[in-house]
Amino acid sequence: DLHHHHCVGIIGAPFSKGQKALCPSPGCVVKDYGNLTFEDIPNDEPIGRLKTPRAVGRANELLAGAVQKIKSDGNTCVMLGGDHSLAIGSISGHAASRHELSVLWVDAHADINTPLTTPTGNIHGQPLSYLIHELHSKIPIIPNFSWLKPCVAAKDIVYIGLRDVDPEEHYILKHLGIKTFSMTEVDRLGIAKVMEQTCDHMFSKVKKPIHLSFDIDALDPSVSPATGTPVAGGLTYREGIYITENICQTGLLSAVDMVEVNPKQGKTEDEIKSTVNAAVDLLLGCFGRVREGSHEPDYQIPNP
Ligand code: 5AB
Ligand code: MN
Ligand code: MN
Ligand code: MN
Repeated sequence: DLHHHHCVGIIGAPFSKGQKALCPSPGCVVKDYGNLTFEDIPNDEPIGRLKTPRAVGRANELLAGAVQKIKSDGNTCVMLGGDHSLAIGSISGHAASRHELSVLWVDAHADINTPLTTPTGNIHGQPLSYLIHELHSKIPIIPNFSWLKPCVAAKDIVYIGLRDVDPEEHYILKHLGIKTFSMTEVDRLGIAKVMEQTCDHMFSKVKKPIHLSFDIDALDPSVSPATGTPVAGGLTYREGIYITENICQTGLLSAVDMVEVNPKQGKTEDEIKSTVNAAVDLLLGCFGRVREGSHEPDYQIPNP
């Protein structure tokens, strides 16, 4: 959106060891920073339950550097994943250039397991636990994660779309008093009230830049089936678009992750198309596309 964003910087992060790319053309300048290349790390044995910890740590270190560069160039950052473990690097890199952030986490899942509570060992179910100050003492030392410092306060996080939360995660959310709008709240309040209350919570004191971390599995699997951990009963396409339009209007959107889009999980070409199409439309909503339409300020109806 030309009102709020000078330029958008896109970084591709085709990485899926913590559990893919698209190119919209919105009404703003887009600079493609290319795809990161992730080296293979041999003998990346599990540590406790943690799967491929060294590869995930290294990938996120690279990504954090790339995001920090995009932010220091003055752009709004778009990170195209890849799995949600990449939020570790994306949010760290963002925080490194903007010190205090609000994080809006749109997801069916809470992604706040610690390496000790995880039921699966998949790091895409854990990124927030590594990032939150209040959980620092619960995170063990992990190889290739020594660069990482917690950078988000529990009070600066809002979730929308939750419907598959592990018991340990539920305890953590309550214990830290994190603001959540599960699908039950979306049903009760409607998406417009959810967004009003989300903004009230995020802007209660100072107006911090917003990091939107959008897991495509927040949407209903009928809309976005090509994803690794689909859960029934998700956001409609329209609710998803409403979230992005609303966040765009705040003028505070500073970085976006679009993650868990995985063409390999699509059973048909249509499933892949529908998922990628939804992800593109969500990004366009983030950058000023409005459903009522828009026009150049100096537009004139042509005279015959
Ligand atoms: B996703 C689960 N809670 O920890 C875990 O897709 C699922 O990034 C995590 O939200 C889903 O493995 C991770 C069971
Ligand atoms: Mn997720
Ligand atoms: Mn998810
Ligand atoms: Mn998933």
